[in-house]
Amino acid sequence: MHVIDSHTGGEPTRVILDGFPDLGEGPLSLRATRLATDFRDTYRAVVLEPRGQVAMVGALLVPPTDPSCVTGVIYFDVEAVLGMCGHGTIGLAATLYHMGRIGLGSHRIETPAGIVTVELHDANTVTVTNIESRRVSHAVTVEVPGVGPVTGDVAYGGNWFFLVDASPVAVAPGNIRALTDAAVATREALHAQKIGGEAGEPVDHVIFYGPSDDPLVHSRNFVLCPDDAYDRSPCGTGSSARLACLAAEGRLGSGEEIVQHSVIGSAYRLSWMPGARGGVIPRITGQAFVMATAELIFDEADPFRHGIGP
Ligand code: PYC
Repeated sequence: MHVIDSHTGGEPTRVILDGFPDLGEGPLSLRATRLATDFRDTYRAVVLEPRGQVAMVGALLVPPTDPSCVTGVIYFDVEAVLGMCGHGTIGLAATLYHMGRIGLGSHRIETPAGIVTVELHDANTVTVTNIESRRVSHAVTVEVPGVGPVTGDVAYGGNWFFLVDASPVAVAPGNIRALTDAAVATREALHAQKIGGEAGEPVDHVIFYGPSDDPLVHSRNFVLCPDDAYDRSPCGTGSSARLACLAAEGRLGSGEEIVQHSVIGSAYRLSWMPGARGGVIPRITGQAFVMATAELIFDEADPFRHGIGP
């Protein structure tokens, strides 16, 4: 397998260029289900240690069904195949540019969640126009063992999020262990109480928000991903869900821009336009840097060829 690694605001993406088993044809959502069910060991081996690293998201390039798209892509982490990934899409655009496969300007990319657009401003700076995002529940309170009552919104931005404005733990780099524990407990409580999307989709990410010291920054967030790692970037699909919530509450108007920081201080610029179905079309601008090109080797004799993990 040939791969290219990048990071977006510190969050790693590993783009798989070739060498992965063929997922067949059909809609990307169907191919994503095949990836999850038939190739779990294979995709996890790409992102698990010792080959991969904590928080790494894989981006498997597949042929798009829509010929206007430069590629199709299916994202995954160690724990789940993802509907969409914002930081991964910024990393993918920088990677395709690095390879000479796309130039500066606008390009369409097909994902299981739908077609997104990337606008490449320079080798590193990318604006993603995401799929329509929506808030589905407001001010839901869940009793979280060991934490207490936690109140948040459920929203969709390509993945399912529970967004908590008043974080139970201060959102600061020194609190990452405590934030992770509280977010895992919150996700477990949401699952136990069957709080999720309209059709019962489970919440796969939890976001806690806290104030930023910088008056130009809207807030600082902590994002728990399905693999229990925290997103080093401010999370593109999570920011999309956040925009849907801010718009629904009248806290951010169409076209207004805010700066969102992650817990480690990496930044996205965010804005939204009205969607056709009552939600928002998010725009996320961030930066990615290519770090490595590599060939992954899966030696039959290697006892850890599938990676270290349960
Ligand atoms: O940026 O959308 C995102 C994302 C999802 C999981 C990790 N990053």
